[in-house]
Amino acid sequence: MKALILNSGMGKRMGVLTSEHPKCMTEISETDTILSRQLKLIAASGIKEVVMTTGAFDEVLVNYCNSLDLPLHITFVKNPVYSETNYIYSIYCAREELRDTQIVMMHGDLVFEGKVFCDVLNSETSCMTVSSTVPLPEKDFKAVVDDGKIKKVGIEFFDNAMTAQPLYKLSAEDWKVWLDNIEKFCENKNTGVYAENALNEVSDQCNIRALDVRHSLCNEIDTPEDLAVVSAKLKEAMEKTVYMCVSADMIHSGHIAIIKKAAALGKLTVGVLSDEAVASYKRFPLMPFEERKALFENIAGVDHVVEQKTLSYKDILTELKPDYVVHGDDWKEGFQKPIRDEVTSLLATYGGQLVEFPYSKDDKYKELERAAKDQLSIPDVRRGRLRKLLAMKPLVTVMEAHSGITGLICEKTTVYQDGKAHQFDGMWVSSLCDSTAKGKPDIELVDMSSRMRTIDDIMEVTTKPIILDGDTGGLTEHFVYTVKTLERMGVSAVIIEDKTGLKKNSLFGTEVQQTQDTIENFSAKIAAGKKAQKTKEFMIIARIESLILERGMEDALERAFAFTKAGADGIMIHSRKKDPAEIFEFVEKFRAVDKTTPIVVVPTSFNTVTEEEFAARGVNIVIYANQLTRSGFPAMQKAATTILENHRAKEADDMCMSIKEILTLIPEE
Ligand code: SPV
Ligand code: MG
Repeated sequence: MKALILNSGMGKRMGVLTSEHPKCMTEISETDTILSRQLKLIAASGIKEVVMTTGAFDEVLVNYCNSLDLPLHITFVKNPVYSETNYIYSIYCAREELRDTQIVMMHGDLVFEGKVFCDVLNSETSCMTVSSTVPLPEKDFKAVVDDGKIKKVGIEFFDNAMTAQPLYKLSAEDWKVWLDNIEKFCENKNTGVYAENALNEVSDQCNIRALDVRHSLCNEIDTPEDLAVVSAKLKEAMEKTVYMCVSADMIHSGHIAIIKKAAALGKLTVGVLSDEAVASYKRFPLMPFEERKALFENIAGVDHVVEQKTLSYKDILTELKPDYVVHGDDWKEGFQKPIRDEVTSLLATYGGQLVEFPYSKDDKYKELERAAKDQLSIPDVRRGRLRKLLAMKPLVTVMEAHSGITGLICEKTTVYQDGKAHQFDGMWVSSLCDSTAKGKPDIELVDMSSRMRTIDDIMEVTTKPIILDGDTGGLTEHFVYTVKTLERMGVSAVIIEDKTGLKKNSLFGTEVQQTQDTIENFSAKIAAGKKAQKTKEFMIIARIESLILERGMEDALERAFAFTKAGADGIMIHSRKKDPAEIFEFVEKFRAVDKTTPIVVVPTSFNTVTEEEFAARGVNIVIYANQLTRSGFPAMQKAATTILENHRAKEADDMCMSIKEILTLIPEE
């Protein structure tokens, strides 16, 4: 798309204001002339090519444009007989620069607000600006409009006419029809008329929509009186407020382009999504909120930066009430649609408007996003993320994974509710599920090398932090090596339980022989692990089995305080009772003494308690320890039985995910 600006006119009615330069160089604000404003809006829209016709003071004009130093390539075409011809001839002179392209055309004395220009450019068909609210002028342009289409443009039409301003977007096809007729006019020496006279003869072959700008600023300046009125109106228009929300921690040209467009509409406030909001729907931000905020504060065109705490715009729009909300048009469909619907209805309550720009699907942006994701899976980056999440969120949710595919389910499953996106924050590599996947009992039979193989499979395809169920941690002499290996791999935490000898799964409780380790021994194991640790971020969490083994609350608490003293970075309290009372009692009593050490629970039995309630009581991590295994196993068994019963697979088909769906789980490289 090229922009065509017609600047060959003499501007005689402006008096002294045009005695030394063309009219377009008249100042209309503290920072801009008519022309500099037009060119800045053109550049902000992403248009790169400008064709400008010139006449009087052409040298002054060329020098001025160059001095603006805008990212535009401007081709100047002088109408050598500007004083004897109208702009139809200027266009004719520039015709070779204007062939086979869609154009946006404007008179050089036209001042319009950013939103008007944005609507013109966003118009799907050709269009010309008209106003249904401005009374028909005696001597200026009017357009005859029929069924929303421009039929004639000129000063002589009063019937079925609307006030019109010479700002057009023209498709390559419509422009060709008009330009061909301009050529005919000029070759027949018909050069004293408006270019629109040539359009009026061929408008039936064109599809030019009348774009109603209503009260918005879109005015030509012909006289000093016009200048005063338009300058005042412009000042008002520039006070309009614009809001756009960003999550990005990686700023690319796509973001800059949309910021420029948004800033062209008025004073721009950027809402930077909080770390928690970003992590909930996209991926953990590479840069924390404060740094992302600072980044946006330093981008030209951004007036303010605020924090947007949820994906929903409700709170921020209620507070700021911006005139415009800017967004890419990608949210018209898909998971963001409910958020968009909410924004539209909020804007309607106070007369704000939504401005959408085509979403940039450039492959290079996808590549950048992929690179960012890769960053998150690097051990050094992944390891510390559990601690960051704990600092950021009242409650961290963790789901069991025992293979690459279950890891991907933890990584990708997202539920959108009430303008929020919900995902699991991390993964639990359960000893029960890892053993079960291998068809083995949960008795530390699957050795550490094999457990690490599972972790590696999960790590290869995911980015979220991992907590390893480390069983008893084994011998202290072995545990210190395990800690270092896990750190190197990028695991965030290991949870070890205070049992000794042949470990059995806790959910057996006292039905099987299980021996609890002494406080001294287990404290020494924790202390040795902490001493062996090489990084600051890795966490060793002590799991207390006193309630499972019915040793009482006092024992559980005594151990919790002792293990914390020995260096444990968190306490996991386990119970196999349906009633959460003993867990709640433990949390309350522990929190009465220790306000900060993270508390972990595994609500397999006491599964009626919601995350909100756990958080309110002071729990920090909830681990869903086995639900993927327990749901997958019966589903597989049922499919296998159904095939055996029917001697074919058809009947099992409805129980199975489509191949297409399963393929979408697997990321492409
Ligand atoms: C596991 O998931 O392996 C656990 C938790 O250790 S539990 O099965 O509840 O003991
Ligand atoms: Mg276990």
